Amino acid sequence: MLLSTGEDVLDRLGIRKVNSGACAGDWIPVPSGGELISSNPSGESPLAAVRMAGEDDYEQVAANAWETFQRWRLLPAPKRGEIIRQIGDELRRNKDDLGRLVALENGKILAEGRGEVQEMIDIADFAVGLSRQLYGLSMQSERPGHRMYEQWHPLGVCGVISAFNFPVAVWSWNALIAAVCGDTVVWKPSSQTPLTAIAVQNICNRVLEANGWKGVFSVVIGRGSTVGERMLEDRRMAVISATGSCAMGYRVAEVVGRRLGKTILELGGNNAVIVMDDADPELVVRAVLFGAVGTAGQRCTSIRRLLLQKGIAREIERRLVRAYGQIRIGDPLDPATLMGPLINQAAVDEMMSGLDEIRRQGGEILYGGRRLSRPGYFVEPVLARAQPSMPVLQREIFAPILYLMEFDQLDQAIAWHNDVPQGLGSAMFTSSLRSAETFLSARGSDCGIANINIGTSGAEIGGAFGGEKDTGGGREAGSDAWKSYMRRQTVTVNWSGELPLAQGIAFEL
Ligand code: UN1
Repeated sequence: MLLSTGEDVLDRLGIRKVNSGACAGDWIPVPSGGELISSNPSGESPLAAVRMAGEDDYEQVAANAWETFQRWRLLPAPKRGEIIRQIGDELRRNKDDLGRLVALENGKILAEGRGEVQEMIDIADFAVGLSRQLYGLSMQSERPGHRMYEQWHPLGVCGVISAFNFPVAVWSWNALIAAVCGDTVVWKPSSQTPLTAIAVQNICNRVLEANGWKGVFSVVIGRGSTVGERMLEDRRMAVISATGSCAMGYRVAEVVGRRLGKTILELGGNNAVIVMDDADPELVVRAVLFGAVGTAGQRCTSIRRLLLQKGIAREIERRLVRAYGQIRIGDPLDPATLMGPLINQAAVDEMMSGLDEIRRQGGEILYGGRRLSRPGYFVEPVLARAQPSMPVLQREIFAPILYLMEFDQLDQAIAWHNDVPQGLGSAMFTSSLRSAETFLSARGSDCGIANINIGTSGAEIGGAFGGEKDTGGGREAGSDAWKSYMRRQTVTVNWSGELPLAQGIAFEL
């Protein structure tokens, strides 16, 4: 059943049995980087094959993106926005198919697959508006007859490296904003999810070609060790936006930093939620369920640590164990399913060795942790009682494991909350204004995202998305994140006919 549904969708999205993995305006017919098979993590047959890009194909893609940039940067921003508007429309037309392909190739449930495409549509709308609002400030000059202001120019080619867990949305946060800013974009998607990238490229190609702008968006599917490294070293890539593990981010920062290129890093999270005694338990359980079990715990925003105040801890624990027992695990395309498979065997192994570590360090598994005996990478989500001192808590295990801990006082909870290397998302559940504002104050959460009475995952695109510490410091999507894709130019115009110097300096013969 899965396969037949899959084949129709693949066909409509322009995916063949064997696909080119490199597009430089046009798809390169036979890229040289060897074959990659994309399989369905739900355990059905392989979906399709991709011929990966080799270094020569990368060169062709990068050269084309650079050449296209020379012209694209001169097109007025609102006209660039009009093309992004059309891409948004095309995404609307393909929302169901693309959402289904995301579910097929990544294993997230259909509702989340569609949600991801909706996120692309939302950012397209945002980018269209932004294309008329790339504002600079004007300043008061200290010199008479002088005008000072700043303006924003396109930066160059933007390299986007994306992860398997949000195979299409994260590209769009970067690419659609970068494009209205006047940059061209080269995308290196995860090798776990090449088909969704090819489908998105096909959607973009239709719009770009109709407008005479082939090559604004391009894609290279290839190995990190070859294509990825070339991209990091490539000076034409003025900014590299990378999403993935902290280890990957350190490498990106090092190589791009060596050439003083810009980076936008969105790396691991280790997100905690603090639940105060005065919280609404119903709200907590619903939010935690979505945040910890959604996308099978494979979001960088997933809830990993739950800090419960003593008076409410038992009740939340009881309710969660009951709720976890009712989670339907299975075929992501079945509307009744709440949790699909993990992405691959390595993810299952990482989860299982994480569970061993939790037990060894004195944690107690309250629920779950078995692998389901059926094809595919299906596991039960886990609730584990933990102590804040357990070393395993310092690390992001990319799987549905939720640690429960008990605390007395808010200050203690905030200290535990911040005592991890990562700093992406955070939340508190409370009905107390004082607790909420303490959490949001400078002595509260140290994360890039802080929420009250909602979970850590499922952010809207309108805000700037990203985090501090080992999460990498980058910001993508809404607010003024667009500034990372442009260069700022400070301008002083002297219309006075005199030459007064700043700081009152006299310098005359
Ligand atoms: C990610 O997991 O890399 O806030 C991104 C969220 C989504 C994006 C997650 N909008 O959960």
